[in-house]
Formats: sequence, C-alpha cells, structure tokens
Amino acid sequence: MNTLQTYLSSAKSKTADAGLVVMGNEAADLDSMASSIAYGYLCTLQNPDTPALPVMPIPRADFHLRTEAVFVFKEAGINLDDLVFLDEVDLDGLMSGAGLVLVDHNVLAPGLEKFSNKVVGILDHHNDEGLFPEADPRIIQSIGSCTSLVAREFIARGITLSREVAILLCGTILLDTVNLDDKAGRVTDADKEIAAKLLPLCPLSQQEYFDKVQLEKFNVQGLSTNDLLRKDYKEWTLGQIQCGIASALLPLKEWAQMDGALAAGFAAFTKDRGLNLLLSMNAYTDPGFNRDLVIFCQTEEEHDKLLGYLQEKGLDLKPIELAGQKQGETGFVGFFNQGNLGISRKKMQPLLAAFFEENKS
Ligand SMILES: [Mn+2]
Repeated sequence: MNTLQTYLSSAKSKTADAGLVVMGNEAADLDSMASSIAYGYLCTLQNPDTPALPVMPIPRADFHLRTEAVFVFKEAGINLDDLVFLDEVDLDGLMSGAGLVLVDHNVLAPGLEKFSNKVVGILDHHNDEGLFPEADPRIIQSIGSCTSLVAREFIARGITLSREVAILLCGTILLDTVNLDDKAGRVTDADKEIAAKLLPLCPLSQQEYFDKVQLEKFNVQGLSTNDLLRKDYKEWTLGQIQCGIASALLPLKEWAQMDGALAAGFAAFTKDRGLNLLLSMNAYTDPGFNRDLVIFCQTEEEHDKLLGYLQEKGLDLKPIELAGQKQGETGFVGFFNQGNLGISRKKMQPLLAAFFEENKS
C-alpha cells in the first residue's frame, strides 16, 4: 500500500514524470499546503500512471515561518525533505507536460498567469471568479476549509482516509474553523460532518489538537520583522502600483517592542520586492478580537492620501503612538488601530484596487 510518506518521496524523486501539478495559493498557509498534498495523494492513488506532484508555492526557506504547518505536518508524519518547494523545481519545464490543479484559490497567482491554459482542476472555497469553466473537477464552495473539500473527495471517490491524511486534514479544518465554533462565523455544516469522520482517526482529542495548532499559529517567538512580513503575504499589481499586504498575528505594540526600527524593516522589504505600497494587517485577541494596520508608502503625501481614502471607506483608523519608533530614511510609515474589524485582507484588496483605479496618473 502506498502510504502518504512513500507517495511524497516517490513523487519528489520522479518530479519529471508528474502528470499533474497541484498548487495552493501564494500565501501558502496550512490550508493551501495541506490541500495540495492530500489532493495530490488522492489523484495518484486513483491514477498511479500519471502521478500528481504537490508544489509548495513558497521558497523552502520560508516554510519554517508557517509554524502551524510545521507542527501539523510533523503530526502527520510528513518528512519535510520529501516536499517540493517553488525554488526547487523548473516549473516551466514541469508544466510543459503536466496539467495544473488549483486548490484553495481559483485565480492564478501573479507570475503564474502563463499557465492559464494548463488548469485542469479546481477545489476551492474563495469567491468564484468564473475562470477556467472547463476545469474538471471544478468544485468551488463556501466552506470553512478547503481541506474539507479534499476530505470529501476521498469519501466520494471511495478512497480510504488513512490516519496520516486524517491528521493532516483535520488539524487544518480545526484551525480554519476556529475549532468548529459557530460563533467565529467560519464553520459550515459540511465542515462539521467531515471533521466528525476524521476526528476518530486522530490521536489527539478535538480540543487538544485545536489548542496545539492554534498555539503554534500564534507563536512569533524569534521572528524578525522580515519574517513576520513574509509569514502570510500576498501581492497585487493595481494599475501602476505594486502592492503587498502582509497578515500578522500580533498587536503592533508587541511588534514594536520586538523591533525598535519598524520603518527601516518595512522599507527594506519594500525595496527587495520592488513595491510602491506595503500594508501589514495585524489581527489578534486582546482579549476580544482586535485589528491594527501599518501603512508604508514611498512619501508622506501618498500615505496621507491613502489614509484619507480608507477613513472615507469607514476603516475607523486611530493612530497608535509606539514608543521608540520613528520614521525611517526612506518612505513614510503610519501605525493605526483599525476600529472596523470587518475589513480583512480579502476586503482590503478590492478597496485598494478601486483607489488606484481612481487615482491613475
Ligand atoms: Mn483556505
């Protein structure tokens, strides 16, 4: 029997034979990576002659920042050496002979648009952008976790869920749905139904497993500003503007204590990636749910203009004084508490797109 471990090591050693490449979204969160691994495994169990290769859409050096993924993968017995990261493959070469399956997204990430005629399958829980109508399967459903969709495919296709796969998928479902809690507004009945099938296969109880994964997710010990910005990061081209938005899980006050020169850290990140604008959206509990926002622009004028627009859109931003922090030598940084808790990165991106559409030079 082909276990998850033997599958992954064999898929990696025969990278060139891959008939399918399975990729999650560019933020490479646990949901994206776990979905790609489990779905690649499922496809390969069904069609051993056209092996599916999951590719983690980040450089290997960035993986350790996803502390919750490090933990869940270890629980599932995954050997990290058997994973393939974006900086370890010749994607163009690979894609010349393979189809592409998108999990946890349904629009190609920046830089991968060239593979749009290669998309043969989609499993996702984001808003359906209506692309790739020919993809088969094309399953896009509002559900708490994309891994719930993957688990459901195992069941629907009559493939036994092994202990390792159950651990991998269930840890992700618990994290994505905040322990299947209705109050968090993420979980659906379908997630609950699937979790009920997976939990008996996991060695830890639901509460213990959730607590451990959650603790790992919020563990920012020893991370630098550059690490915190890279940990969960997405980038868009909005008109002429290259815009990055990091999602960080700590209060700005705590971040400022860890790094006395945040403006310099934001400036260096911006320069490295050729950005015009860098935001960090910080979400945390204190003890109630809370959000902070960092806006880093190239000039104070740009910063003020964007700030005015975001206030107009009801973000309710209140400046935070951070002891010891000052402006850097390049760019202009603003630190805020965000009173409007409903504006997540998913909602911020279209707001920014509209702003830069209105303000085209
Ligand atoms: Mn997801």
